[in-house]
Amino acid sequence: MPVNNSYELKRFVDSAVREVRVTDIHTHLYSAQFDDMLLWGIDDLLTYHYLVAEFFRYTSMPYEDFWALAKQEQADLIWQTLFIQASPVSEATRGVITVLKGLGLDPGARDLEAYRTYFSGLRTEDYIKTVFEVARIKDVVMTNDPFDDEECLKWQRGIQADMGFHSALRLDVLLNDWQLARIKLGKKGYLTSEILDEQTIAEVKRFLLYWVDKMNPIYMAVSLASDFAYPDDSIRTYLLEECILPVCRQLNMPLALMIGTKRSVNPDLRLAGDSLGKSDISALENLCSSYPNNKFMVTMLAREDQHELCVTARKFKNLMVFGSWWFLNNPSLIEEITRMRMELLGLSFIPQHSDARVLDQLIYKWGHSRQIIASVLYDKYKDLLDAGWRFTEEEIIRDVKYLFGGSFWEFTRKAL
Ligand code: FIX
Ligand code: ZN
Repeated sequence: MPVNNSYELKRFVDSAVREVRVTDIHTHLYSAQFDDMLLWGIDDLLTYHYLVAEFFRYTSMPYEDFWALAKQEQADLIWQTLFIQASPVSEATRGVITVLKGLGLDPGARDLEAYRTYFSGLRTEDYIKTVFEVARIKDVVMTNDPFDDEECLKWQRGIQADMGFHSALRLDVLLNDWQLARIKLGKKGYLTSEILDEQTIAEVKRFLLYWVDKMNPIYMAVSLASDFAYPDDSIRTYLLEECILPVCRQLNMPLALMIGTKRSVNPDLRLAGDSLGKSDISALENLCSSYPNNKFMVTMLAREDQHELCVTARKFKNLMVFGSWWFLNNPSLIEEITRMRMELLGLSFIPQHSDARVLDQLIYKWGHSRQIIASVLYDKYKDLLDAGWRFTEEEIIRDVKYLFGGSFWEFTRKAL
């Protein structure tokens, strides 16, 4: 159907973006087989680390007193502080309201006990289906850590492939804490030395291939501090060059780099204590140009790095930009970043991932992002319409499908 005017355009774009089934390329969710590793429900929503950080801005409660409380008591305090004693205008608090509304609960009632009652009657498998339906999710990619003992145990016992949940092999310990990685590798029977000699290279590769076989990941991933440099004289550079990049090439598997963290600037906040810093894009340029046959999926945490990242993606077809990560996952910044990416990269990027840690968050993270991406898309099509370009509703649907999953799957499968 041809798009004749801006009213039709708005209707077509809104409906295509509202209806499209999303592939969420980076989450911290797990399928039901991982039991209580999958978080869901009102108490997990309220104790999300984004909200914990906000809670401590209002309270004088000592950190250790808060951490000594049971989860439900922490949730009570956060609810009282961030929702009742002040209005929940931050993106993370607003998210909880959007979730309640999406589930058909009444946020206006402010009835925490009623919300708890609703969740207490649910079965995990059914609730996953409900959330995927409400948030219109096709599938999600988990974060799977082969250095996490609890998680490894689950994989060893056997995890069945689940169409809705894909895995990603997370390599933070290996690349960011070689001492710890060596201890853990040793316990699993892999023989390594301090330096990357022949045997250590072979053993690390054996370890990677073992977990690739077990998890069947779509990509490997690592988060990197804002001072990430490549190449340098660190063990990380050698691990990348000798182990990870060769294995990724062999498997035609992307490596996701999440660059710009400053971990634990306030350890008292635990998971909420991480921050961010500006990074040097030349590390990424060096990787992309030195390894044209490796595929890199990259997100950067500092707002200041977004423009350089976009320009770098114009230079290297083996670089796929993704998501408005973590502190960037706020409407004003998603809007700015999506607009800039579209202007510089057309549709050849992955506009968003949810980073959901709690299943229910898919509802708000995707709900909010869809609205923004739709409004940016509308503006871009409107400019085309005004300039005399003619296009159809089917073409809009094609583009939207590409943005919400197509570009990701195409990149993971393409051979360079
Ligand atoms: O490293 C990561 O994957 C980050 O997304 C998380 O560690 C972070 O805590 C988070 O939840 C951000 O949204
Ligand atoms: Zn994450």
